[in-house]
Amino acid sequence: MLQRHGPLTNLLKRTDGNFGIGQVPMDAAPTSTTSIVCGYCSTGCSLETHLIDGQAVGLTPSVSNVVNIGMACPKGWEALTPLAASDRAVYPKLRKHRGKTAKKISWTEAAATFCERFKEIQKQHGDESVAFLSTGQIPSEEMALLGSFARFGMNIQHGDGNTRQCMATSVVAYKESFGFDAPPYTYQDFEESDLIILIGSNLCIAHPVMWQRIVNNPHTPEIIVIDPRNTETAAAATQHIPLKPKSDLLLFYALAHVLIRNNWIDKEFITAHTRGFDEFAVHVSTFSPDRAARDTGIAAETIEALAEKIQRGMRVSFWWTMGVNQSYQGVRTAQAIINLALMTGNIGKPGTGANSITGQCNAMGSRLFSNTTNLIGGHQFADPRDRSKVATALQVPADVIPSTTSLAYHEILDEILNEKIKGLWIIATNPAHSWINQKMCRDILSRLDFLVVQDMYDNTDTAKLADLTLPAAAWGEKEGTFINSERRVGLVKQVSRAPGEALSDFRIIKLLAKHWGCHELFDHWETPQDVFQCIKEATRDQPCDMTGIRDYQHLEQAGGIQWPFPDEGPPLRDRQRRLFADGMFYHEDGRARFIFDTPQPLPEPPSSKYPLLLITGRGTAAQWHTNTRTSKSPTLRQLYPQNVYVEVNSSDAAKYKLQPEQQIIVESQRGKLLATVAISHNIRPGQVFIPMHYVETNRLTRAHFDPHSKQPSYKDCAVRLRYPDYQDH
Ligand SMILES: Nc1nc2c(c(=O)[nH]1)N[C@H]1C(S)=C(S)[C@@H](COP(=O)(O)OP(=O)(O)OC[C@H]3O[C@@H](n4cnc5c(=O)[nH]c(N)nc54)[C@H](O)[C@@H]3O)O[C@H]1N2
Ligand SMILES: Nc1nc2c(c(=O)[nH]1)N[C@H]1C(S)=C(S)[C@@H](COP(=O)(O)OP(=O)(O)OC[C@H]3O[C@@H](n4cnc5c(=O)[nH]c(N)nc54)[C@H](O)[C@@H]3O)O[C@H]1N2
Ligand code: SF4
Ligand SMILES: [Mo]
Repeated sequence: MLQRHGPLTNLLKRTDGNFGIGQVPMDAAPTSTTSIVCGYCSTGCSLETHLIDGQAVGLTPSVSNVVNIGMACPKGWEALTPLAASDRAVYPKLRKHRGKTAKKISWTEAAATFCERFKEIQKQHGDESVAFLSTGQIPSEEMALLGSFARFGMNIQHGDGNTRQCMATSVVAYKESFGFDAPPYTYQDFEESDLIILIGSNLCIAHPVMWQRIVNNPHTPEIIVIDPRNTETAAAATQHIPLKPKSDLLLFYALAHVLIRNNWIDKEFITAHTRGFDEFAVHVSTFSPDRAARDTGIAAETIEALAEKIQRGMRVSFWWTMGVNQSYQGVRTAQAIINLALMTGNIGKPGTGANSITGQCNAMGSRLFSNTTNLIGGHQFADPRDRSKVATALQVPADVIPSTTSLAYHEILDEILNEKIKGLWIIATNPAHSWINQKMCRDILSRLDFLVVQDMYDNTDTAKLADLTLPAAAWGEKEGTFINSERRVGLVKQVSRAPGEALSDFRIIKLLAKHWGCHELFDHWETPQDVFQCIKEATRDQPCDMTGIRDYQHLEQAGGIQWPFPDEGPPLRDRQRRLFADGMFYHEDGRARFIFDTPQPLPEPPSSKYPLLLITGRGTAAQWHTNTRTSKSPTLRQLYPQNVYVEVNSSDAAKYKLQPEQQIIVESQRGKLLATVAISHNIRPGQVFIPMHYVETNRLTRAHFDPHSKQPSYKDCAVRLRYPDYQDH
């Protein structure tokens, strides 16, 4: 049986005199302390790093910070360890031929090779034949410099990032419903709600400190978890609703049906602040609880009772994460959640909201500043006024800003397949592990004429495929800002020296721009703070206006500042601010929209050949994504199983005659893996679960996407189990 570590509550709390898990030498006392925002998840915990001669030797969660109030999860406590790993990338390397060993080269050679090869490709096949894939895990300043160099300097047409795998659905849902991509909440809402509904969100392990904020709620809230699996969070909740995978849309339409039928809606709010309710009411009139019961597996009485709880709740908050976003109908599902909040007036007030929980430490920053789908500051490439405004703010000529937006991630990969894109630059993401349908992804990457990977390690699964690797300084080795899930801009600082010749992504991009011959565009961006001043100016008069943040010192003193914070607004009084208190949304008419659609069946339902449905997701609080960082900590390694495992329900185990710990092949139409069987009551019969942290997992997943957000649907494909045979060895 697998050991569950649960919410890990006892590991979270700081105890006095504890300087982190084994990081402070006993005979040395830190000479100074400085706080920085954690570089893993979007919670944005503040960590006090303790330094000797400018070098961090240990850390403790900040007690006074409003975000984490003295808590950190195991990754946070262990955040310094991956920096000191012996396999850090320490100099640039070039591979002359695929499959051959990469050789050390100088930075000058690396920058020259980067420019020569990409320019050559662009000369032969057009500017659009080179693309880039970036990340939600570097500071906003580095993202903005990267996006500006790529799109304004290199004339690259297409760039996207791992935020597509993660947040694209929320972005589109909010834009369409509210008029801007704006998660409305503040973490205090976790503490003020009396009914908390978590949808496709395993908070206890994915955002453990947010879960602790729920634990701090003094109103003994009802906590309802809507998830096919009985997760750590579901087990800790007051009610678990184990719906069939991808049937959320039906469940939410049925809830809306009951709320309308019983007149449990906030008519005043609907009339004053929304549009499209009548059409929505007609749409949901056919979604009776009886009809939904068939397709969701949730009894009609349970649906009626849930609607009644929403009606009774004084402060109801809805929270969702990847169980919603990573779906072929994710956008409409997210909007169905937004509709429930709007129709019951649960928005803009303490303890309420339709709240998307973000993934990576700076996914929110990438949504505003990556310069890929949106022009910097949440603007449109196509709008000439936006282009001229952003050009002025960034102090670059307006004519360098293109008028077209980029292709999405999977479309970029398709263009490689179509031989239109021949050069790719990958920064701080590891698609050879994390992208959906891995065999296809790796095949596509192998077809490139030139692949550059910029990472803090040069042995990642993607770096192994690269022609050129550029060694990057990591979180803690450079400065800049992150934006957390509640829109809080926070500071990261250099508290540790980068190893060998590794440079910050900022310095790498500056160097590349110099060799490219376009450095004069960015000469005024000498430091990350220079970029901050410009991108902040680009947010002026946008919903995300942050022009009131003077400088890094201001952020430091305030312990992070949430947007909006315009420079002509009132001084910062409230450290916990939510949006829409006045019921005004960002569409021109100030009204939020009810948006809905017809629910779609599973594209690849279990069949007689592949009878089980595979769900993937986070495995433990100690594993981060493709495990390049978390695997470097011996402490964290003790908190998760080292090899890939598959959770199987006991009835399926009996059916397939499986024993615990047995090795079994899990196979889909696209690939197979050998996993250890973990028999569990936490997964329903007919479903299996495999965490995403193991490199094998995405061999199985099926590349299908939400049509609006183009986010991969990672949590629904058909698989089968079989005993290994000679062909598997
Ligand atoms: N420890 C750790 N923490 C992390 C990360 C990490 O790698 N490790 N990654 C960070 C990032 S980038 C992200 S995006 C977040 C992700 O955070 P979460 O979204 O909370 O994590 P997941 O496990 O991917 O998915 C959540 C749940 O969705 C459920 N689910 C699957 N299908 C459905 C469905 O059809 N409907 C519903 N309602 N639920 C469904 C799954 O069973 C799973 O329990 O975590 C962040 N935090
Ligand atoms: N099957 C399945 N697959 C999934 C998911 C799922 O639920 N199921 N979830 C998806 C989600 S939500 C996400 S967000 C993605 C994440 O997928 P990835 O982005 O591919 O995962 P990471 O391991 O976070 O990759 C980050 C890379 O950046 C490097 N790095 C870290 N810091 C720095 C830095 O400062 N500079 C540079 N240059 N490099 C750095 C790390 O070493 C690592 O190689 O995975 C997705 N894949
Ligand atoms: S909860 Fe997230 S931000 Fe906080 S310490 Fe853990 S990984 Fe870092
Ligand atoms: Mo994510």
